[in-house]
Amino acid sequence: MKPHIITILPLFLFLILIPIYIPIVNLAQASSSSDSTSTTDDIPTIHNTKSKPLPGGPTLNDPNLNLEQIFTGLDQPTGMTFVGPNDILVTEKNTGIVKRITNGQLNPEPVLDVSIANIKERGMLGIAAAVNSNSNGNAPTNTIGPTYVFLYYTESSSTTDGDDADSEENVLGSRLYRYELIDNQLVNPKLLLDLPAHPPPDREEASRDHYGGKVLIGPADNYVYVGIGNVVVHKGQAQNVLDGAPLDGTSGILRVTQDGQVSPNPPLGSTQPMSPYYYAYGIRNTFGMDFDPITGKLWDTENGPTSADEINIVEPGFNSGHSKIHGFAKDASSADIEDDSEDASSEATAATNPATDLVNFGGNSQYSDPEFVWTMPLGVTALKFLNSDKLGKQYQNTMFIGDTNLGWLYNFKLNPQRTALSFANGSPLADKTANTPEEMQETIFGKGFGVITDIQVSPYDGTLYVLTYAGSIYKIYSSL
Ligand SMILES: [Ca+2]
Ligand SMILES: [Ca+2]
Ligand SMILES: [Ca+2]
Repeated sequence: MKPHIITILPLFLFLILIPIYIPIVNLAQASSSSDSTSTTDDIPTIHNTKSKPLPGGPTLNDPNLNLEQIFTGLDQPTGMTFVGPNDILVTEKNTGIVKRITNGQLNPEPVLDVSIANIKERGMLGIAAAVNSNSNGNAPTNTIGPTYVFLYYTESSSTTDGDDADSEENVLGSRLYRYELIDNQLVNPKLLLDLPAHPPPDREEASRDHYGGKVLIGPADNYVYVGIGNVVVHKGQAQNVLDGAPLDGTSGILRVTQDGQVSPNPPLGSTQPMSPYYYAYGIRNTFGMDFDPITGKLWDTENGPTSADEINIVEPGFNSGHSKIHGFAKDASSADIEDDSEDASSEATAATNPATDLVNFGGNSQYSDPEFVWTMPLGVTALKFLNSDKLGKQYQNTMFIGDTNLGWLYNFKLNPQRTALSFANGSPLADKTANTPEEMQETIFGKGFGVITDIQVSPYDGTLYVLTYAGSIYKIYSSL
């Protein structure tokens, strides 16, 4: 959730502030108290940090839809999952706590509290559940064992949360666990994946960023998918460095069975120890992914450096191009090739190269361009398909997306073949590119949320739920 607004500010002012009227307030200091002038309308303050919710709460554009805050007071929540009707588990980034909220009431005891490394983008980051039930709506279902809950977090051996601010030595790893939900507790942890958490040796002083965090269960294969970024900018084959270190568990979407086994036919083959875990690679960082309920194809959001946040279709073996390509690949005939692979000290340059000289694992993988690009990153986060008609037919099977910097909730339509996004005739987004926030107008579903960390659809009632970093869960439903 790194906005990168500071580094793009001069460009931002030139492109946005001057030609288009958008009030920009409080540019000076992220830590300053909110400016009263920013509360006078619903155009969000553009901070050089995470957006804050509007004081009156978020609003929706569609007058036929209602927004209800069903819970608030969570401490920097990152993810949520349903384990029953109106029964939600929520992860808190910095406490390492999983809370249970049933019918809007907080269970007095946490269902889990682990020791967590939590500086910067480390923490308790993602959750998914396979519920033990035969009458479970659309939820991933496990009818054999107890309800499984999958958690992805930066584990610490210390008894004190967050002491990785002082020392790396207690940081154990970026870990995917399976727990069992029994008697209101998460018990019997089983380690499924142990991924890097430490910076590479030459970046020990760098910010602890790009740990990804989304956890998702494949509706067709029941595998557990987890998205992870480059973890303080590792530079190996996972990042398209041709002579780099083998796949190390960074910059990918990885998957295992609910028992921690690998696929028998992994898309990148099995030539390296970590290859069988990878479903996709070349990913700088990701906070959002979901499967299209019609085609079964995986889509993700990805976070660019100074340019190019992305929405992608993620085929098996997908290569998103990082660290050589962010946004659309250049036409090979006209491109000046940039190689930032040697530049381990900085990500200041948004590399965009032709789709050549990428790591391809013996031809098993395929680079593909994004389906959508924001040229000025807004810290795109959650991605969720609404697989019900409960908000009206016009939203059925459309895609919802959240962000960090603006606090907006977006709704995207897909084309009839569901191979691309679809926009109105003459739309400035027909070029698949939001060149300015103003161009996003037709996609804006709601505003004023602050940072959106998760979007879920209840498998039980088919309505939409939004989780905010400020600590609230909202339910969106139709009043018709
Ligand atoms: Ca804790
Ligand atoms: Ca890409
Ligand atoms: Ca455009």
